[in-house]
Amino acid sequence: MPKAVCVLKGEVEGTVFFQQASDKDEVHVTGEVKGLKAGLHGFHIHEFGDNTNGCMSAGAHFNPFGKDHAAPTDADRHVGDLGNITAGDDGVAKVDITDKMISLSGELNIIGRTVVVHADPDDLGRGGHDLSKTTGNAGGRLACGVIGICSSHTPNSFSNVTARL
Ligand SMILES: [Cu+2]
Ligand SMILES: [Zn+2]
Repeated sequence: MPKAVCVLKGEVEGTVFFQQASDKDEVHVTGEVKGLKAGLHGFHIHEFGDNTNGCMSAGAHFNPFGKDHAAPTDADRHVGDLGNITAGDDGVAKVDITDKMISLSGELNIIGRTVVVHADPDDLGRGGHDLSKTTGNAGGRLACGVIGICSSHTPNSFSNVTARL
């Protein structure tokens, strides 16, 4: 299986890696995002790997089955619904997510799509807001990056993440 990486750029920065032992296995998402306001921030795979108009051209959440927005633990969800990441008082969110729906091959392949980090918490479809069932009302798109294949030898280290805000 390929290993994949996404370098997030925008108002905040980060790097996340994706690893999957086989196409039947869950995907492990690891990394960190810096420069965030403390608290929860929506973290999704959006449909398009198109950043020509910044994070907006990444489109909506990756949703090949036409489901409503929900939590990563829900059976009925957007494939791209990875929930929230949590930033500490230092503004750093450590990403450590294991997901059984996304894949690095086949029809649920996320390689070539975009990771988006949001300004606000994702309400996981339960907030009762007009946007809860489509976006989780997670607010603006703080940073994004296209997911690409990387070397299996690339270490999951973040020395390449600059402190620039
Ligand atoms: Cu999003
Ligand atoms: Zn969604």
